[in-house]
Amino acid sequence: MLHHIPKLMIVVAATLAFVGSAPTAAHDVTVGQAWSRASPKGAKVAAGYLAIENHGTAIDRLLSASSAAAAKVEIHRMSMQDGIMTMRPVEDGLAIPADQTVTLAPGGDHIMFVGLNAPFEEGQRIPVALRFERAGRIDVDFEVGPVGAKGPRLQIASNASQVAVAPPPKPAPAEEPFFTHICGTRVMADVTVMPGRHGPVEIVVKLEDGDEKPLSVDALSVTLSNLDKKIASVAAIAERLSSDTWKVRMTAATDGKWSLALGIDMGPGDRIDVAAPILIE
Ligand SMILES: [Cu+2]
Repeated sequence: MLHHIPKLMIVVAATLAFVGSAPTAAHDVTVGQAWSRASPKGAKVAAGYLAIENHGTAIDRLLSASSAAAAKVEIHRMSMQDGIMTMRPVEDGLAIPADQTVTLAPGGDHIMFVGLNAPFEEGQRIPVALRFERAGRIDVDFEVGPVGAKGPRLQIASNASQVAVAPPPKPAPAEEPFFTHICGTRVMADVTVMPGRHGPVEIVVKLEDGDEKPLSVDALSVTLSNLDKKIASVAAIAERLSSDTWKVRMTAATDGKWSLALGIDMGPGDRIDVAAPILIE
């Protein structure tokens, strides 16, 4: 007799969860196949992918996302600008056209977990709250596959009892470095600018391949260009710290919005350029 009680509790909890987040148009949008990868040692970011289906008659937009597992969750858009693969957070949301399924997959737009509270481990489920313009909030668990996974595993139906919630983020130190993640189709770069203030800065770049595994390249150059003020771009060749990590000292002459571009020599005749905006105080 006792073994019936937990079941009943789950049903009640599920009903409450639905009532608590029930937006009128939620049934028009369904999300599935949400997955991520186990993070390599020391990684501060992880990408997430999913399929979003809009079976309504009006366009919807994925506006933002959040998770207890990371300091912030961004929606990253990738596009080509002047031959440079550019990654930037979406500002007006990711459009999900009526009667269509938008699939976020490696090499394209993706969800970015920035500032992981703990590394993602295979088998974990990462709870994420997605916010849509029309459908409102939709909760989904991202299933963590192995390092270098290329797609979602088979979805296993389960209740939410095994969700791993990481501790809340630590307060920021006073002299905070600026951190960003640049995503290209063949490379991803974790970029730390220390300090995140104008003047002399040290930039450390850690490279991963398209499957988020450590990437060793022949050479790396860094170019800083100011987007607000008329300041000549500065470029420098980075020095190798380890097989996948590079360091360079440069000067960001003023505060504001800069573009940080990486020229990555993958091998003879194979160069990749990626760029992303950075904010210097
Ligand atoms: Cu990204």
